[in-house]
Amino acid sequence: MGVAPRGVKFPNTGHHHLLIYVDLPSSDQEIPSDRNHLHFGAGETETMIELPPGKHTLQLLMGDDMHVPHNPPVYSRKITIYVR
Ligand SMILES: [Cu+2]
Repeated sequence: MGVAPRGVKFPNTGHHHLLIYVDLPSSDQEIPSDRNHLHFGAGETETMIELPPGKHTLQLLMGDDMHVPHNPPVYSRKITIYVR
């Protein structure tokens, strides 16, 4: 799987979406864009985020040029972090 910016249609590419404290969204429609669904539409592969203290879950989900998950969806394991 390659990384391409949003709007760029190229086989087997997409851009990252970081899901914070939510489950995977429906795989047949556009990934929501809000505080719990961050889009990295410029093709970023790293970031810094600030989270309040406490327990959080993080998961990556690839989306295509239209922000829709691939078929089948490409996603990471969900991890749990504790912010102090
Ligand atoms: Cu997106």
